[in-house]
Amino acid sequence: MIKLYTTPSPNCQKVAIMLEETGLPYETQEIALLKGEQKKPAYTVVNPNARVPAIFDSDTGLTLWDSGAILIYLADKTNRFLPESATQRALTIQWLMFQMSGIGPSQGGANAFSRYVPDKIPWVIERFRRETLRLYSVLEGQLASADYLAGEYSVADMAVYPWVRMHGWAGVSLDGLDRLQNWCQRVAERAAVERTKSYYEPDMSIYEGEEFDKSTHHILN
Ligand SMILES: N[C@@H](CCC(=O)N[C@@H](CS)C(=O)NCC(=O)O)C(=O)O
Repeated sequence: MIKLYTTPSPNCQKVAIMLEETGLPYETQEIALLKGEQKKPAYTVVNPNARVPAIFDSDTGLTLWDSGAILIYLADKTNRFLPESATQRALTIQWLMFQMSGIGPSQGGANAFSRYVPDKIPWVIERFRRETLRLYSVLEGQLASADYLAGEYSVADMAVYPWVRMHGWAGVSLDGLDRLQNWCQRVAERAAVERTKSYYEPDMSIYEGEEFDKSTHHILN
């Protein structure tokens, strides 16, 4: 049994998609980020980096955090969604890491600087949005030769989808990125992905215009 420490966020949705795709039995424990639960000792014993997601696998006794590492672990555990051949495996991990080191930090920066900080600095917002869009254009190019990022549907698609679907929250448009839009649709329509939506794809318009109180906003502190 896998225990998933989670919250409605893109990095957590990746792992939920993988668990749904593989059918591994799992239970969840929500970590409420706005209450700062990720920074409380009860959780930092699980993840000293104070971030979600994390998992505990009672079959192996392993506690693991960082979504990319978790996806690779679950792929190896089930022999699914990460090709066996060394070259295909390397290419799949390349696209997974492209999300982890590029799209996540850039789009996360666009979110933080356009939504969460009280003092908005246009140059900074633009810098993160432009970089996110540049990374999206790399995906668009890759999708010219394949339906999925590494050829077959894989952990790379599971990692990128939750971020690309949230492009609007970061203030980035998919206009002109037709292949990326079609790919997003293809992934979104998978039954396993559908099953994650009620929890991981809330209506973000409820947050529109919300002013965050800096003193109690744990993600900023
Ligand atoms: N590299 C980490 C990043 C995890 C991460 O930043 N998670 C966010 C939610 S998507 C979080 O826990 N934020 C809480 C905070 O910043 O205090 C991963 O991919 O698992």
